[in-house]
Amino acid sequence: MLSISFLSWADANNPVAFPYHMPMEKPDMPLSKAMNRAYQQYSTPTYRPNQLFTQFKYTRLSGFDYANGDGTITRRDPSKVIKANGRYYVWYTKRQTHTPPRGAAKSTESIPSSDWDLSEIWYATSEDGFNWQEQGVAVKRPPKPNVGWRSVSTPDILVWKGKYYLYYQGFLEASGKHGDDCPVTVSVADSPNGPWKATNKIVIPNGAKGAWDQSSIHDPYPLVYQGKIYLYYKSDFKAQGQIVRAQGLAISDDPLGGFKKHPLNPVMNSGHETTLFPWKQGIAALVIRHGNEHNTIQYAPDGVNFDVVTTVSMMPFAAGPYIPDAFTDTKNGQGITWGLSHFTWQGTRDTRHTILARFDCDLAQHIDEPSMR
Ligand code: AAL
Repeated sequence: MLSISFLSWADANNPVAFPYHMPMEKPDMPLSKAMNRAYQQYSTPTYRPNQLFTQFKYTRLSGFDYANGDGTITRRDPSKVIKANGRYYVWYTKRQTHTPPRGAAKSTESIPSSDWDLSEIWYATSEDGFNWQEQGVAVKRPPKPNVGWRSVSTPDILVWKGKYYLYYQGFLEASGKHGDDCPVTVSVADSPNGPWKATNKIVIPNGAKGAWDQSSIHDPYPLVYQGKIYLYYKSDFKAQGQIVRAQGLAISDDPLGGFKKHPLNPVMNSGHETTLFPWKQGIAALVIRHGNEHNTIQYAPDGVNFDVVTTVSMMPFAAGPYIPDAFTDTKNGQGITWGLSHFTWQGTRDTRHTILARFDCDLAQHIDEPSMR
């Protein structure tokens, strides 16, 4: 905790100067709109650094092989990191193909259209979050015509009543043929080491024709909140010819079905890959990459109605944080300090691939003065 200092600018010539000290009660004087907001929106009634502000640091991971970056191996879209059996686990999209992606028109049964086409879901474990051991495949592509026969990608993990559930995108055609269209399916296991049993069922279907999420359900992201599974996801629609990415919510108390899309969907008007975590009584979200409210951290005290809380930079793409209370149904979410994210190497057509990296941040309640780093 910082000691309270009284560095006031007030003096005889300027008796009503803004009193600069911290933490600080709202002064009884006219305030600019910005300073009113500083109290009302971020820190009523005492001005203090916003706990949902952070910078992000990145570290290269050891333990993954990239075929010298020739574009034939990709690892991307990591799940949340969980701790089980005394070590950390992460699941991710892995593509290992004999050529890099060539676009939808040139794709074949063995040539990928996109970086996440013809992929499987793999997993890795770590003692310290920096050095990882790739353990192998968790979910393979099922035989045609099952959901995901063309590609399974972009997984996320749920631990619910002692079982493990992997939610992921199940492509029924090469990504890029008609956009990036796919629904979400789920596999279940008794242990994070598997074996994973595919349900081969669509668990979050695309929306009805004309709905905002009619084409795709991407980046499924389950948390346990208010005794239920709150699964956030990304979709997109076109407005005036522009793609608008937004995020929706589907709620269930059965991990294998019965997800009801929230009537207020979409619940966020921006963002790309979904990254959220329990925060105090509600849910906080990293709003990454796209939209009017990109590069913000948002908070919804009810998990549904989000407000922008801070603006940040260099956000982790496709972040999968380590969230100790992701599934505990906490009423006082503690926040996050690290996780995995990805960096896409655009390179040339023949070297396009993506790598996993670690990010560190201080979006945790136990870090007292987060903006003073
Ligand atoms: C990602 C995610 C989804 C998309 C593609 C692969 O970052 O948003 O997974 O389908 O890009």
